Amino acid sequence: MPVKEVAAKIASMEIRGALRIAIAAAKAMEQEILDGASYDELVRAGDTLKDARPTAVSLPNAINYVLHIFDKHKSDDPSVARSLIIADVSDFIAGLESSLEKIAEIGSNLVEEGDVILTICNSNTVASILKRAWEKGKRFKVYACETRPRFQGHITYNDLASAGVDVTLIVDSAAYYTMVHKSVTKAFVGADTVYVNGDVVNKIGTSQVALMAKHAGVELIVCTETIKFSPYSVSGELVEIEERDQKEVWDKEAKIFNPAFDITEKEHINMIVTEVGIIPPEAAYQVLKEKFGWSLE
Ligand code: RI2
Repeated sequence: MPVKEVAAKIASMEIRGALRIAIAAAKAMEQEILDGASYDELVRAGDTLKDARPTAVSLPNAINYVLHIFDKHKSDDPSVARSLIIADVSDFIAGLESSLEKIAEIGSNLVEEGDVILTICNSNTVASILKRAWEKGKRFKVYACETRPRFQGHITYNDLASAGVDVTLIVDSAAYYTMVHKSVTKAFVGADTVYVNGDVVNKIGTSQVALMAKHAGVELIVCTETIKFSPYSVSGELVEIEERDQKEVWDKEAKIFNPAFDITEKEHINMIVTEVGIIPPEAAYQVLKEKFGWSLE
């Protein structure tokens, strides 16, 4: 798919979810390379993709890594450089895809028989973990917040229900009541960006869920591939919190504030599940050093 089309689909949220966005962008960059793009053309393609949505750091991370691969091979013999680049980019994309599989396996070990789990929005990572736990024969209940204004909770509901998982949809404002009255044991949430200090940016409403979870004694588990860790936060650069069209909230002339994400402080996070293992939020810097050392030097 051409870069402009992928960027438009990311902006309209036809392609959404932080990992899917990263994979789609990396594939669009790969196609540019296959079509013979120069480094400068690739930078421009990357900029178009990065401009599509501002908050999930997985998007610039994926693009910058493809550019890094291209740059790394610039001193190679030109007759082989392009095929080496293509091989490395395709390995990178395969790595992104397999990180979901690894995290599903690791995260599923955290689900216990009889758990009552609350989730928000649609995180493919969270859904993969829950489906894997169910496949392993664990039996538990899930409450999915509908997640206004875009109702990604419906996607979660359909995905889990079609895998046979015992899932119930709730309105967002029922989250605390559900935690208390349905004896929720764990909250599993995704991530769009993880900062070096362990704070997590995720769908609007996540920080409310985290505060309620803390109050109700419910564990908050963030599920995220390491591509969503922000190397830019090491030098203090934070992501822009996307504000989307007010028509998503109410199709009427009115004063409306529609932020799409919020920030959950590390103090409210019990653990972060990644494809390289389960870490406390305080270990985010270690992950960043190992994964993004090339960009931190
Ligand atoms: P996965 C989504 O954002 C949600 O905030 C979700 O938790 C996060 O991306 C991670 O998604 P949006 O694209 O990578 O719905 O786990 O705005 O699928």
